Amino acid sequence: MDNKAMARLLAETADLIEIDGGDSFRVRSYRRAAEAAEQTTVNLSSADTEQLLEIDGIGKSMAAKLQAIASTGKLEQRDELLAKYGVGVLELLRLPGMGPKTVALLWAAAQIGSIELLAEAIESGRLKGLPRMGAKQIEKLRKGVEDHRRSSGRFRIDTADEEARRIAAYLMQFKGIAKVTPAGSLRRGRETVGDLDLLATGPACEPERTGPAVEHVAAYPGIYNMIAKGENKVSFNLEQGLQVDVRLLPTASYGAALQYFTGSKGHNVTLRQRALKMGYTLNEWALARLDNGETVAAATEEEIYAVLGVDWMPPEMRENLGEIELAAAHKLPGIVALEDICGDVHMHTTDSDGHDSIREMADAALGCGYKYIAITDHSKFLGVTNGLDEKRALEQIKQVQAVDRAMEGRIRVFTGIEVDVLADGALALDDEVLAQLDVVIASVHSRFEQSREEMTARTLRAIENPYVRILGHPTGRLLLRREPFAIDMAAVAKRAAELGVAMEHNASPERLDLNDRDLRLAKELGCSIVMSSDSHSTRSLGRMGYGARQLRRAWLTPGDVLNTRNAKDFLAGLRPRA
Ligand code: DGT
Ligand code: CA
Ligand code: CA
Ligand code: ZN
Repeated sequence: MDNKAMARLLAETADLIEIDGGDSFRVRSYRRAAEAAEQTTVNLSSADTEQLLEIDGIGKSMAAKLQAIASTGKLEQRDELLAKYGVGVLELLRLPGMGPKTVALLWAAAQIGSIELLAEAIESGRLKGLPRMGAKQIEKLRKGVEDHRRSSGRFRIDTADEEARRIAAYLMQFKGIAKVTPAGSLRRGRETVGDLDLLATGPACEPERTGPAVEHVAAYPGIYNMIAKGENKVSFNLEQGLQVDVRLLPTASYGAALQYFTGSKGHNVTLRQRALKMGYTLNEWALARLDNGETVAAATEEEIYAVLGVDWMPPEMRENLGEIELAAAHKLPGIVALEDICGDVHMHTTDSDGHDSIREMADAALGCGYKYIAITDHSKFLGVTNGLDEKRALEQIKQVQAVDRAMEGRIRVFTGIEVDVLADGALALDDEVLAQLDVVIASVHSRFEQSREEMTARTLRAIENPYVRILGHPTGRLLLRREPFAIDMAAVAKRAAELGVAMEHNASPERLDLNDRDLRLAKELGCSIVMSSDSHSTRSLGRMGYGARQLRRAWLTPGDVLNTRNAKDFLAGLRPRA
């Protein structure tokens, strides 16, 4: 067991003792030990008593407990309390705003010891009238349960993608595995994934001889717990809870499996209906004739789609939104690709909350192959540390221009700002300053709780400002952490289109804002889209690929996205400078 897992056991025990009404001194000593375990560089599972006692925050009794955990993987005190309250209390503790005190209260008042039971109690009205359960508190709990249900069990695309790469690299070390491809929602580029589907093929994946390959998969060092180990499928959980299904498939039916496990389910259902009408059956092994069972296509996706009379389509389009009909009519749009993107026009530097300088960002962007960037640091604002005021914004213009000159045309560096939209829709910087910048992005970073009417009016007022050229991360969401704020997106997109204000697709994998559906809506209403990385360091410039997947899911073409153009045409495509 690693230090982090040991720290978690200690922290959970502290919470459980507190729920149990235990001695606060004991609670504190577990908490302190948990923090120490989290922070120490000593390997706790192999350390001896002396080494453990040298760690700040670990005394004799905690050292003994750590050794017990190291040898048994368990902690007696924790197991006893879990037997009393049920494992559901641990889950309950993870709800936002929920601490041991509230859990103790819920338990004492109505034996509520899990999210399930809490949801039930809220719905049935049973919580009302319990001590300290006012309408406000109940509403807070209801929202916590809802948020949890929406996000529980899903993971961000970047997490899934990084894990998939790591596992694929490991699988490829095995001699008989020749190819590993992610399928499922990750291959379709969804912003979050429920579980990870990986398909492997090669000589070691042929039927009857998958044994050694299965053992290799099962020995993956990142496995937290094994769910199932079969003849051609291994399922397990990673430490953070993400489930992974690895399937070993014969080369001859790899295409059929890839098609099937890529989905989506809806796409597969429509495609299978089409196959049936044409006299075929389609499953994860093959496309075969209905009358005599003879396989007609199985090795590649392309063959399967071709026999069914439809053009092959990118996985991002396979959501059963009419793509099969379009492909059958040979009318699929040529959707945008990451390689089409020529510039990145939303990034921060050390002048506000970024980690690298203007020059460092420019050099790194050049390395990404971009033709231009814009430096768009935060404006001054209550909540933002180190945002630029008018004076510093004007000074930065000179610095950006100096870097632009120093790059000698290898890459253009535009001036810009990410100016805050105040609660009433006014902007945080004077017009005279905004007028001097190339790329003015207006973004909402506060008062997310405003009503739909207020937020819509606020955003509309912001884009009426003649210097605003891009509306930044238009819904303010943080994936799996903060819901989008309420806003009439159609009204905003319609007005933005009239004014020539572009809508941002913020490609940071924690935002991906606008999402695929809103991107489609914005396009329909005539808006231009600009995709940007919103980088706060040179390292995150490379994350634009996650955003490109969302543009593709919205079926956007290069013509819909302004920064597929060269520098001059990009600027010309923005709202004219007033
Ligand atoms: P997720 O994991 O919730 O992010 O979404 P997916 O799309 O990865 O779903 P998953 O992992 O349950 O299944 C992977 C693919 O397998 C899915 O996209 C389509 C295919 N599949 C799964 N179940 C069915 C089914 O009942 N019928 C059909 N036609 N295909 C299925
Ligand atoms: Ca999946
Ligand atoms: Ca799956
Ligand atoms: Zn922002």
